[in-house]
Amino acid sequence: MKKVAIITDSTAYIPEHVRKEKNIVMIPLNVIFGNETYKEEVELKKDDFYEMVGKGGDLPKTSQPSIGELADTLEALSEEYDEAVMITLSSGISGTYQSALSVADMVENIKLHVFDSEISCAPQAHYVYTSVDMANEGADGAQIMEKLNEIKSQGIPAYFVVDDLNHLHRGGRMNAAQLLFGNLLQIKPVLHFQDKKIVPFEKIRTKKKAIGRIHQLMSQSVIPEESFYVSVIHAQREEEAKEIAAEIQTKYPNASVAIDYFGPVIGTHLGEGSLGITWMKN
Ligand code: MYR
Repeated sequence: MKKVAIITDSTAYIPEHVRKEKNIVMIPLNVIFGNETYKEEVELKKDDFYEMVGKGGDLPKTSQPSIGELADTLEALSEEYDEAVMITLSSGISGTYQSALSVADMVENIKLHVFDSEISCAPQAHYVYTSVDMANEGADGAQIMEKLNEIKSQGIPAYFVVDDLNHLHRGGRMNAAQLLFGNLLQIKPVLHFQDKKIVPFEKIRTKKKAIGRIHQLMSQSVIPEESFYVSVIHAQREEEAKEIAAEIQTKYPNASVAIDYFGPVIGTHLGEGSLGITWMKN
C-alpha cells in the first residue's frame, strides 16, 4: 500500500536532518531583499538572514511559494504517492494555504489535502510530526486530516513577544488600529493567534514581565505531573531561550523542552529579539 506524502512549508522550521529522517517534503517561502529573492532554509539560512538585516539597507519582504513550484512538487510526488497532506502556516497571515488549495484542484494524479495550521513555527511542526506518525502507521489522508482538525479544535497555546512591533506593522500582519490603540508601539504586548490572525493578548510593559505572564499562562493550562512538549522559539536570542527553557524544565521535570528558531520569513515580520513559548500534548 502506498503511504501518504507529508508536505509542509518552510515556516514550520523543521531542521533539514529531521526532514530527511522523517521523509518530510518542505516547500520554501521567499525572502526578498531589493531585487534578490531567496528561498528560506534552502538559499538563505537564519544566521545569514539576521546578519544581512543587521547590516542595514533594504528591509526584507516575504512571499509565498509560487503555484508552479507547488504544482511541480506535487507532480513529482505523484510518481510515488496517491495522496499527500500539506500543512501550511496560517491562511490569515499568508496566501500559501490558498495557493495550495488551487494546486489541489489542478493536479490530477495525486489527491492533495491541505491543512491550515492557523499558526506557524513549532505548533505547525507538531501537526507535521503527527501526520508523519499516522502516515507511517498506514492512515490515509482523510484520517490524518480528521486528527489534525481534532488537535486544532483543542487548540495549541502559543504566545510571543517582539522587541519592535514596527516589523509586524510594516509587513501588514498586524492591524494598524490594534497597534495604535493604547499605544501598543510603546510597550511589549503578549501576542497570540486568534481566528488565524495575530492579535495582542494582553498589554504588558516590559519583555521580562511579558515572559513571566506566558509562564503563568502555561502553569494554568498544563498538568505538571503529565508529560507534555514545550518549545521556546527565538529570533537570535539563544541564551535567553536557554534560560527560559531551563526554568521550564526545572519547574516541569516531565516536560520535553526544546529550543526552536524564528527563521527568515517569520523573522522578517517579528524582528530580531522575538521570543515565543508554545506547549502541547506529546
Ligand atoms: C508570506 O509572505 O506569505 C509570509 C508571511 C508571514 C507572516 C508572519 C507573521 C508572524 C508570524 C508569527 C508566528 C509565531 C508562531 C508562534
